[in-house]
Amino acid sequence: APRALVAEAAPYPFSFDPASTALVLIDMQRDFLEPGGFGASLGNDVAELRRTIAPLRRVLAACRAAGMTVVHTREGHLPDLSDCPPSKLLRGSPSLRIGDPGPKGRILIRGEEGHDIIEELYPVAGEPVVDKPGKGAFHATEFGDLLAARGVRSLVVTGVTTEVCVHTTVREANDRGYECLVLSDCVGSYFPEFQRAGLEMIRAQGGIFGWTAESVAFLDALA
Ligand code: C5J
Repeated sequence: APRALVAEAAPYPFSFDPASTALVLIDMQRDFLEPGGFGASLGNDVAELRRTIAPLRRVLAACRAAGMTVVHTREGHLPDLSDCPPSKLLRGSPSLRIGDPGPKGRILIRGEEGHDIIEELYPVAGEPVVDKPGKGAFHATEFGDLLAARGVRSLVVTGVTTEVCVHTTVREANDRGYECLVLSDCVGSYFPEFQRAGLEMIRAQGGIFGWTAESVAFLDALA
């Protein structure tokens, strides 16, 4: 029988069954989180993202212990960049472009060191890793099929960055009928004002995209 757990959340409590809920870790990659990576090369302070690591480790351990589906994503491209639209490749004038050699290998290219997930949150055997060319986890990936095959209806969303890949994924998920709980201390932005507004946008208007909660509230519900 479905097990209804309830987490204190905004704008109102979030009900979920761990059997039909997936923990999603979005793009916790070296290129975004480590000094000297792509994010840092764009002038960003990686400390704004690194504060998510400790709470996310606790959430990941609890979800694994509860037997929940855990899915990791990585943003990146094929070595020949055939899956990277020119609009993404050429936008702005970054000091390092996607595919350029960086301190951790070619920037955002699959198979390179910088593209991989940080050691602290590394996937274990059996946890799917979805490689995505876009910001959203559903676009041009197997993510939707994988969730459907596991009977997942609700997503606990974590990762980086709040206003880019987390938001895009939550918006895509909403249009596909998923309930989304975003853990506010497990998502991060290089921009504090985007972090605050990004979280408010999710829970505004009666939870237009879903719910937000501190990770301790989710962990209390799961315990
Ligand atoms: C960005 C991401 N911000 N994972 N990627 O370019 O949010």
